Amino acid sequence: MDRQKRVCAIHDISCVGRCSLTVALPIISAAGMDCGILPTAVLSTHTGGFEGFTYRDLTADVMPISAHWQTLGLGFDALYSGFLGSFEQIDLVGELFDTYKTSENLVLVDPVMADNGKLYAIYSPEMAKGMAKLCGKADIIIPNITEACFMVDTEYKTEPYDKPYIENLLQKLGALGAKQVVLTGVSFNDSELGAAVYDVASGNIDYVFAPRIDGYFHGTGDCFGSALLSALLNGKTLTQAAQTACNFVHKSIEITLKLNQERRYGVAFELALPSLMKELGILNADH
Ligand code: PXL
Repeated sequence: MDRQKRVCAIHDISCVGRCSLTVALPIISAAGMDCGILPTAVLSTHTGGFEGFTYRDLTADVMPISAHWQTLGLGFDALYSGFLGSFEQIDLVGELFDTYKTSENLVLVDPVMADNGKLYAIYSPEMAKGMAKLCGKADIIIPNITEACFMVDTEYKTEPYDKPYIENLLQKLGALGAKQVVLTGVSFNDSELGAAVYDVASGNIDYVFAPRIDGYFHGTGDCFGSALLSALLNGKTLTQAAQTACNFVHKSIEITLKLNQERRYGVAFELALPSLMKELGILNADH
């Protein structure tokens, strides 16, 4: 086997309530990658459903961690950023990308900051400007529709969507500077939910969907991003990877509902990992 691919996942640690690193690390690891982390903040719980969470911003640790890595000459096959701890941290993560970007590796930015038309607690509208700038340094960005609207100053609309609304957003997102855009939460009917995949250079747009399950499920954006990255690093095209990520999120929600789990703890993605690994050809691999 060639050496395992190395990822640097840059997200917060929410100690309880599966999202960010407690989702990214197990998914990317199950996909066969060596997943390093750079924690951006430590919270006692995530911000959406538990009262009175603690919050420790780790902005001051980002550069010392990176400086140590540089003394060792470390590098990564992919850098994947999500929820960032402070406004200042956005620029620091941009500097990390400048330091570790090569012609071979992949920078994936999920501009985590909002959903359902609203910014998450602790995020301010100025964060959106910073995230838009950070997206310019990425190879691939994966905003949801709310985050897209905040970043490109477009009115947020609720469903039903039409292609002109989605494709206008895609074009504006592409102008931020990334090579490819995956816009999540896209749907044109009641029965399916998925993502739009836009290649900026060619102008090509693909849509991928899975059957819709109604309701709001915490941490599914992080499940989507982690599965997408896992599929890309396993050699899938971006459209295939987005389909794999949709399937994985759908399966995780389906299992969560079947097992009647409490919503604020996030989704039972652990039990969907075997199906992801099968789809990626890992479960049958003979090592
Ligand atoms: O899943 C996104 C996310 C990440 N990190 C924290 C969050 C959220 C969403 O609410 O609160 C701390």
